[in-house]
Amino acid sequence: MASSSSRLAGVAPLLLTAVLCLQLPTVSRAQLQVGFYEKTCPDAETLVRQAVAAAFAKNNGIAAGLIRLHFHDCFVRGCDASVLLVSANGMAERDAMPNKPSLRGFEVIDAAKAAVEKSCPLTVSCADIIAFAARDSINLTGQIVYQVPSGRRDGNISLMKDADENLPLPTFTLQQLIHLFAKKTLTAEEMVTLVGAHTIGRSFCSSFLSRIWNNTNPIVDEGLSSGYAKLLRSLCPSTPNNSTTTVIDPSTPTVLDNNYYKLLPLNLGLFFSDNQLRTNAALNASVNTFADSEALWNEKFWKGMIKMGNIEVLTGTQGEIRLNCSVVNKITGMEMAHYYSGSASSVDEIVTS
Ligand code: HEM
Ligand SMILES: *[C@@H]1O[C@H](CO)[C@@H](O)[C@H](O)[C@H]1NC(C)=O
Ligand SMILES: *[C@@H]1O[C@H](CO)[C@@H](O)[C@H](O)[C@H]1NC(C)=O
Ligand SMILES: *[C@@H]1O[C@H](CO)[C@@H](O)[C@H](O)[C@H]1NC(C)=O
Ligand SMILES: *[C@@H]1O[C@H](CO)[C@@H](O)[C@H](O)[C@H]1NC(C)=O
Ligand SMILES: *[C@@H]1O[C@H](CO)[C@@H](O)[C@H](O)[C@H]1NC(C)=O
Ligand SMILES: *[C@@H]1O[C@H](CO)[C@@H](O)[C@H](O)[C@H]1NC(C)=O
Ligand SMILES: CC(=O)N[C@H]1CO[C@H](CO)[C@@H](O)[C@@H]1O
Repeated sequence: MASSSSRLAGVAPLLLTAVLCLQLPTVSRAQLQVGFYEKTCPDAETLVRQAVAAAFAKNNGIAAGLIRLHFHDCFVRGCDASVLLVSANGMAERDAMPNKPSLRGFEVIDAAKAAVEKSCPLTVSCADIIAFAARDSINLTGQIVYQVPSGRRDGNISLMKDADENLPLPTFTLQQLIHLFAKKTLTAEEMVTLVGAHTIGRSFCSSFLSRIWNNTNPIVDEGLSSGYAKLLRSLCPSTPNNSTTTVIDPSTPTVLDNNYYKLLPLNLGLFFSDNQLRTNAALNASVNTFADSEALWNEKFWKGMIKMGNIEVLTGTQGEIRLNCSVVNKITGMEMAHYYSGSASSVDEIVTS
């Protein structure tokens, strides 16, 4: 009796350890956290903010670009900076039609990454830099200040077809839009909140061309004022100059305010998809509520951005910290040591492909 119980006493901790180990994969799934780099790279967020502010001073449109970059990153394989990867054959996410040529801000991320690498090598992910840059862009164009949970890791796969399958098109119906956001855990109301980002930025003619010339959308589109349509047709002939763009919110194109929601009921939403939000009574009510209260929209918007920033993230030991945001790491342990010792003068010197 005594011997068997003492044997058990010795086995129990082992069993406990084994059980705990079995549970580890679920228990230890890391969460993003505010101030993730506080100890490992205390200046990370400041350095990113400086890079964004410098780019913004030269071209304030870059803020809209960076917010959209985060959105397009998160919706395709999660917020893992896959949108930044380049491929030799031009078949990466950034080459997909919703991204090319309209997506912008890549060079701002590269500048921020260069500054951060100088300060703390191989510590801060490209995915987090995008999230910080989007937050800073929101701060630069609006009245919103919020803290971004971080600790994302970078992915190593970027496929054009994933972008085509997961990014919304301006010709989508409400049902298509709701379905796409739901796949990313976002509710229809959160979608209405987030699309308010269309209060800043620009669009190429191609994104609303069929709307102004053909009106061939699956649902009869009554949401475009005839005056605005006429103006857009003069800007964008049916065979437009591919480099022509127009602002999305003509009232305050560079200010992150709630004017987007005021324009929709006036039939001044630029995209067919924007006007679709009004075709459902509950969502239409949200549009009207946001038009009435900027403070309410502000709060829901930053909370929505944080939720979007959590989509399918890689954390802990998943993925990697990319050295160059445009390419996956191809470096060995020896080369890594070389990098840390400071004897490699550039990233190119050690990243071989
Ligand atoms: C509801 C689904 C959405 C659709 C169909 C959509 C579609 C578009 C399109 C077609 C453009 C213009 C692209 C071009 O230049 O041709 C655009 C621009 C933009 N979108 Fe969206 N979008 C959606 C949701 C969002 C969300 C959720 C955000 C951010 C949280 C966002 C932020 C932006 C910004 C900031 C721009 C301006 C980009 C710039 O100036 O570079 N959009 N969107
Ligand atoms: C208008 O619709 C027709 C038929 O669907 C299409 O062939 C044409 O390219 C469209 N034109 C524009 C400017 O979208
Ligand atoms: C298209 O627009 C750009 C910039 O507005 C201009 O430089 C270019 O000459 C135009 N091209 C044509 C074919 O009109
Ligand atoms: C615009 O782009 C399309 C497709 O890439 C091309 O066929 C067309 O010639 C371009 N138009 C102009 C005016 O550059
Ligand atoms: C949407 O709201 C507007 C008020 O801005 C109202 O006139 C319209 O009837 C509403 N549409 C729907 C579908 O609820
Ligand atoms: C991509 O990442 C996964 C997991 O992080 C890893 O197992 C795989 O080897 C990587 N593939 C490439 C091509 O780097
Ligand atoms: C990062 O990779 C891209 C694509 O290979 C290259 O053009 C760029 O020069 C690299 N950047 C750095 C800082 O090495
Ligand atoms: C975190 C951050 O960038 N906060 C800034 C946002 O913008 C205001 C001014 O509008 C600054 O005071 C904050 O420091």
